Amino acid sequence: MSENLSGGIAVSQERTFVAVKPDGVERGYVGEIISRFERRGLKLVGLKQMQVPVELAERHYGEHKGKPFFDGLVKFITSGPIVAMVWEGKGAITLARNVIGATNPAQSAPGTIRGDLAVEIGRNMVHGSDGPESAAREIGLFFKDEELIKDWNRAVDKWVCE
Ligand code: IDP
Ligand code: MG
Repeated sequence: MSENLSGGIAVSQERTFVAVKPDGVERGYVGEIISRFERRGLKLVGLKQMQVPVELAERHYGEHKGKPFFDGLVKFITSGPIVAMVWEGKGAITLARNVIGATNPAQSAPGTIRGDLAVEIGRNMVHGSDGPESAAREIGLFFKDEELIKDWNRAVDKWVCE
């Protein structure tokens, strides 16, 4: 993680793991979903399309092991390609969760990805890390260090954050 200095106060930059799930890829919403994070001002520092092996899916969703939807979730996330991403920015973890919307699309606010594009909890289009520990864990599961962009300062960043 890098740090920016703003008015003498260190502003911590966060990284979060986001993935377009197989339903989003199949429905042709990869570009639309990426553009929502871009428009919000986040910086894309890792990106790849991949087929998730079952073992990786089970580790990624390990916290849900034993729940009734676990087997179906693993089957779904391994059923077709996903687009895995790492987004960076001030407060990126919460910001990305807000862009994505509530887990159940029936309750997701309009204007969020799930609130605009999805109908059911088992087809909710996108994943986003829910906190700093899960972000670090998930980024480590899906990306090698050398696959991520380091120390990239965009000229536009000063127009996004003070
Ligand atoms: P999140 O994706 O918003 O973080 P989690 O509670 O971590 O939500 O659940 C992970 C994923 O598992 C959800 O995005 C959804 O696809 C699936 N899921 C969660 N709860 C249910 C359920 O009750 N039925 C079916 N699928 C579920
Ligand atoms: Mg979650």
